[in-house]
Amino acid sequence: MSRISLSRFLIEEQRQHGALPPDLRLLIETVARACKAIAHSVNKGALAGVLGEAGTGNVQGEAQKKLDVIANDILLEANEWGGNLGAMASEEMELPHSIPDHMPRGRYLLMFDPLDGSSNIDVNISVGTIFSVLEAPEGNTQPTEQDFLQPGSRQVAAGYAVYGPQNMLVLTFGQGVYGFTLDRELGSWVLTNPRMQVPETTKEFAINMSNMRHWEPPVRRYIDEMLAGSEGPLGKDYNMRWVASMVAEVHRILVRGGVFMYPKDARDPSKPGKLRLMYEGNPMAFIVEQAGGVATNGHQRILDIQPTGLHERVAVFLGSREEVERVTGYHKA
Ligand code: AHM
Ligand code: MG
Repeated sequence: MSRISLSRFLIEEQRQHGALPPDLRLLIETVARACKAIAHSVNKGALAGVLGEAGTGNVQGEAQKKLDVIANDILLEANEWGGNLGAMASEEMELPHSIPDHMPRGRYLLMFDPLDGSSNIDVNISVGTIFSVLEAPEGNTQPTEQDFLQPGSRQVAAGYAVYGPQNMLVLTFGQGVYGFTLDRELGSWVLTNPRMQVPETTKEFAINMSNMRHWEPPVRRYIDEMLAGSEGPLGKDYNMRWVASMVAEVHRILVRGGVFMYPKDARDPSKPGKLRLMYEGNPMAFIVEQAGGVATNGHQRILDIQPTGLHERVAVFLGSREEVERVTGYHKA
């Protein structure tokens, strides 16, 4: 069987379909290389002394793990000198990181959650990296925070890496979703999951049930109906999974279907959800839609939301079409 590496896949996409401009191809290759380095650190764990707390906090008041900081540094360093970026923004940094003056600049804006699911690092459960690429407004060589605040429908590429039993990279640039598995010996991402598709129906849901008492009525109704199983109004028995790593949940949904929810809840009424729109909600919504699934905040398509802040939160319902449309419908009822 001839193996298709990520580099070959991207070059062929650029040549054959013209779907991928050369500078975007190089940017994706750089992010993929950085994810390889992050995978290496995550996989080494205690052997490399990377587990545990960093002793610092991020802009959102969350304690940083050592690997949050390491992954952020790897992504910044790898992408700074490529010449394809105007600026980067991260869950771990309050403000965008400009490309230094002595480096060439490019037209793209890169956003990332360098290590998603950090609560799982120290217990050896899957974590991941999520990224999103936008274009800076034309002619803008000094992009600011404002330039990042574009709806997710304007993303030109998005992806995630999941560091689990296998290290995988899943990508879209608006022409379907492709999955690659890291061959650790060769250090190469190999195409293993071409044209990933989210099944339209499912019997599996993912939500943190411990927050039930804080949910809004439409979410309670939906979960109650699922829990009622085949005797209830939905007429089937459901199964539940909650990994607490969004990357792992989205990956499961891309492979075998499901619905993932992190709704708005009453714990902090000032926040519309826990997950961040720009580097969690948008890239995952782009990927899920490209794989035939649906992603909403309960009221509208996530990709249509006009962002107002780099770190703004969003409620997330994503996955198999039938279920996401059902719970979104309950919000409108
Ligand atoms: P993080 O980016 O700080 O790791 O937080 C995001 C993670 C998601 O991966 C996951 O879905 C969620 O937080 C889990 O939250 P909870 O611990 O409330 O269940
Ligand atoms: Mg995260």
